Amino acid sequence: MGGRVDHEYSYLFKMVLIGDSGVGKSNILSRFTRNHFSLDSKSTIGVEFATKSLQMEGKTIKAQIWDTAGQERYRAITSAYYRGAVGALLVYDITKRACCSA
Ligand SMILES: Nc1nc2c(ncn2[C@@H]2O[C@H](COP(=O)(O)OP(=O)(O)OP(=O)(O)O)[C@@H](O)[C@H]2O)c(=O)[nH]1
Ligand SMILES: [Mg+2]
Repeated sequence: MGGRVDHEYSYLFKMVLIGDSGVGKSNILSRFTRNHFSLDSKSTIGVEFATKSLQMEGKTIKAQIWDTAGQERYRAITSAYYRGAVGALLVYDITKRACCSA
C-alpha cells in the first residue's frame, strides 16, 4: 500500500498538430516519432497520437503529440482534443496558394 508511482519521465508535454487536410501533419509526426515517411498515407480520421521521449539536461521529457484530422467534417471532434495542450503546431503547405492576388 505504498502508493509508489514510477514515472519514466520528468515532464510530460501535450502538443497538438493542426492544419488543413493533406498538408503533411501525420507524416511530420511519424517522421519525428518513428523516422518514417509514407508517400501514400491515409487521411486521418478523428484524432491519433504518438509519443516520443527526449533527453534534455539530464531529464527525460516526454512529448505526447496529438495529430488531428484536417478534414472539415471532423472539426467539432478535433477541437475537443486541444484541452490541456501546452503548444500547437500549425502546419500548412507552402506550395498551395489558395488565393488571392487581385
Ligand atoms: N512531397 C511531399 N509530400 C508530402 C510531404 N509531407 C506529406 N506529404 C504527402 O502528402 C500527403 C498527405 O500527408 P498527410 O501527412 O497524411 O497529411 P495530413 O495533414 O495528416 O492530412 P489529414 O490527416 O487529412 O489532415 C501524403 O501522400 C504524404 O505522402 C512532404 O514534405 N513532401
Ligand atoms: Mg493526418
